[in-house]
Amino acid sequence: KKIHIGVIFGGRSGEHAVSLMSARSVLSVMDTSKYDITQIGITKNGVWYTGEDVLSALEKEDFSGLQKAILLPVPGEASLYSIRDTSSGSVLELAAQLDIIFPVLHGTFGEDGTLQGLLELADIAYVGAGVLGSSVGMDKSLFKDVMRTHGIPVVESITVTRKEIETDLDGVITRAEKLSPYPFFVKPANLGSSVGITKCRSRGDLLEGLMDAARYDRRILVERGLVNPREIEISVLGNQDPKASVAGEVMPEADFYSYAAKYLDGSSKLGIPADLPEDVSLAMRNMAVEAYKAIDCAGMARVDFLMDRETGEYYLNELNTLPGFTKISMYPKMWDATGLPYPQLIDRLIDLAFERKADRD
Ligand code: ADP
Ligand code: MG
Ligand code: MG
Ligand code: K
Repeated sequence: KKIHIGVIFGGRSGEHAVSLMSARSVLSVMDTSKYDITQIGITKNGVWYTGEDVLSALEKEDFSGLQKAILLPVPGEASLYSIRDTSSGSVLELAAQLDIIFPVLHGTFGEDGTLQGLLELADIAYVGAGVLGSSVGMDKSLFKDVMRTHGIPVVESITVTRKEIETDLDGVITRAEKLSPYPFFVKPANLGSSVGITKCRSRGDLLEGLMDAARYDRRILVERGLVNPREIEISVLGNQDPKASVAGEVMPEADFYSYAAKYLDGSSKLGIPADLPEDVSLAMRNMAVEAYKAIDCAGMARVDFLMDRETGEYYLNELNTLPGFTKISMYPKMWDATGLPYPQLIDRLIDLAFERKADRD
């Protein structure tokens, strides 16, 4: 019997477009002799659709002819209903009983534990981390606190609120300037793809950066900025006994690894495996697994480090529970270089999702 998998993509986050690219790749390699695939697309406004080729519809932003969908969290029999006639408000047609969900979503309402909570209620297997791992991985402030507790090096940072920025900007700046000399990095606590992040070289930059980040989130981090750091990434895969891939390196042409450098310029060079002494890369791989376990991650994560070029000191920067997943994305490329090709990686993630559900039951 084939496994019926619902692939969810799009979503209400700043990373909607990135999700569509990831979903395009995932759908193109999933083995249809093993899987029955139902596409579930979420628009930027949060409307769920299902149908034959929802992905193309979302790419074109043309939703005519699609059926609205709802996922009903009925324990033991998660069902995807498509709503044919929304005007009468009553006609529901059963579309599918799903065995498993693959959330190919990045950022808020997809990667942050909210969708995972819905799927827990539905009692359905799903790819990736659970509620806790997802939410701690998403929140840069909480995440750093957990790392500090585990003795994992992270850069010095403070977390301030939007309210403090609005009412006591001078106080916030004074607190930040006690951390370290400039530059600082200002970041919304819960975002990805570098959206809302500013590198601040002066008090004026910091002021602007804080105001900008406050547009995206209620909580904002100010971090000591490393000057022109190396960016080393490691893919982790597994549940109880997670394994780390070889280390990879991203070499952005831009001033830092901004949204444009990630998705628009195509200018960043990749080095897989990263040019590192054996003992250093081994220590980083172990640290990546330790961080993964510390936040109760499952399925997969890409763990990213920043390394001081001069001293060789490195810091764990962040952990992404649903990393970019196109064929040219770092997460699958690093597994490929470790001996696990992209199609098998997807099979493995699906196995891990069932395994995790069985462990919980
Ligand atoms: P996101 O989740 O949006 O990717 P990151 O914390 O990874 O957020 O920051 C995005 C990029 O900003 C990093 O890849 C790096 O280029 C740069 N950056 C972030 N924090 C620092 C820092 N403390 N020092 C130097 N560069 C940083
Ligand atoms: Mg991130
Ligand atoms: Mg990042
Ligand atoms: K993250």
